[in-house]
Amino acid sequence: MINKRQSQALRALIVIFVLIVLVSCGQKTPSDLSKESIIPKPVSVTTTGEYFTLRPGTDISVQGESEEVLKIGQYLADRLKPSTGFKLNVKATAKEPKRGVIYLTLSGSGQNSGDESYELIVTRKLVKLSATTPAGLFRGVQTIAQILPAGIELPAKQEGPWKIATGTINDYPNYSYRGAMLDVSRHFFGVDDVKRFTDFLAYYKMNVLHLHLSDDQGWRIEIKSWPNLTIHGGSTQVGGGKGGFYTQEQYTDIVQYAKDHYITVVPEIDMPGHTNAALASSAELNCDGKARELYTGTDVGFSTLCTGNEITYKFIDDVIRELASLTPGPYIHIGGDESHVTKTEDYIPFINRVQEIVVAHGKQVIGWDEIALASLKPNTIAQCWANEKNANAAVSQGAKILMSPARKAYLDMQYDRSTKLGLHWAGYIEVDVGYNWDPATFISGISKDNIVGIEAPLWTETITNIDEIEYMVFPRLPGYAEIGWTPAASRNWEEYMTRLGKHGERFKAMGIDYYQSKLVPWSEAK
Ligand code: TNX
Repeated sequence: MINKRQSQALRALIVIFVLIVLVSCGQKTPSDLSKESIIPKPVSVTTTGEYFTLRPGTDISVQGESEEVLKIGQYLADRLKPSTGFKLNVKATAKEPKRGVIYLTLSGSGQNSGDESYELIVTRKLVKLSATTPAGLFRGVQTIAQILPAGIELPAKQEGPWKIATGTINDYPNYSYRGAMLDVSRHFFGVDDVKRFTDFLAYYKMNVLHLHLSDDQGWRIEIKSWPNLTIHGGSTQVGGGKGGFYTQEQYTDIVQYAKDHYITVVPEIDMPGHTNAALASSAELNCDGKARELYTGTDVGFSTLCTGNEITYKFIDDVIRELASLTPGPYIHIGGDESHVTKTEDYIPFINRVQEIVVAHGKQVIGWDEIALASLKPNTIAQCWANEKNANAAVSQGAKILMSPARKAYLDMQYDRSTKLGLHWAGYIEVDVGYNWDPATFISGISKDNIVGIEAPLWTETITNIDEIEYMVFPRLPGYAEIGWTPAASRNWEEYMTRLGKHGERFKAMGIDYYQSKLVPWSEAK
């Protein structure tokens, strides 16, 4: 028999026990890794039904002394510090720690499927991320962020707890080129905006940032041998605002920032059309020797370099030489689109010669699909935006295709009739339309083997600031990232839409001003 005091104590114990159970249930302990909303969807996820907890004393351990891997460890720590408030010391270690840390190692990933593959093994004791390259580790770090609660993305300290469901993720990309383009010519965006745009790409494991650096309305990259390009040609933008440009130092800063996120910058100088800003800066680039007026409207197809003048090629050689020396990535984009006032018999030799120049400066050419009219060099890539015939002509010359079909992948297309920003010449692109297509079956005659990947361009005739960029980019960008990363057979809209809905909380936490499409079941709890 128990006495009265004992029975009171027992009752108190039961109450405490029930309270503990209630509280921990209220924290929604994650226990199924395969139910986490990871975008892009990983190749394989298995769950073991427990969880790892990030605590104030959790360290980030990095195998070996590699500066580069230590830097990735530090990047992860910096990502997790503000919201957890934890120290997250980054330490090099000779052998695999037993417990209580996030461990990054280059000892190879489970399936070893290329440069960006990684394997993430979460047990109650350890989070172990392995890859064969630093890029793979960096992609895996994004997965770690996405399987932590959405509050991890908030800029200030939160309560926690910070639990991660246990299991194994094996992951690698379907396409090697996964990018987005930002048009900084129609409206100019400063270095900080470009960095934020780069963060968005990194979060969804994209690896290319294409900068559209010149167009009729503005020249945005300093070229020391032709200073008037930016002094005059960069002085305005659509609507007549003050424009701007990147000094070579600022451009280098952007390139380095992208590199630190395992993202390659592809700089574009659009020619022979879309060149009014250059034609306004230098009289000698015009066939009639007269400088054009600066242009702040939104028409296309009215300008052309003088393809028969030698000075034009001296100019291009100077520009490409300077740009190539600032650009560590393998590509220079030469535009080539919508040259409506360049005669075809002038356009073809022009593109041929410009390819020579780019190759002479050690780079590989990318151009919009019209360049397929010319003789493409080995390794030239045609970016398919409009014309399927051009894409097929490129493939029949042995070129690879970058897929950016305007009616599916243009971030400047409006979501629907009520969208205030953007254009709709290629149609409306609701979130499902943007997601529901397969690059490998989109154009008849072109299959996966012919395709390097996918890119989503944001043209900015109507886009004037970072909030507007965010509104057009989100929530479509994660979908393009998934098309590039996840095999088509593992993708379907119904399932994707729920995962995307969960990212609403993350967009909010990151301060992203996004379009709340009615098609998506947004969850913005907390
Ligand atoms: C077509 S796409 C263009 C751009 C415009 C865009 C607007 C391409 C290669 N050329 O010059 O900005 O449409 O959506």
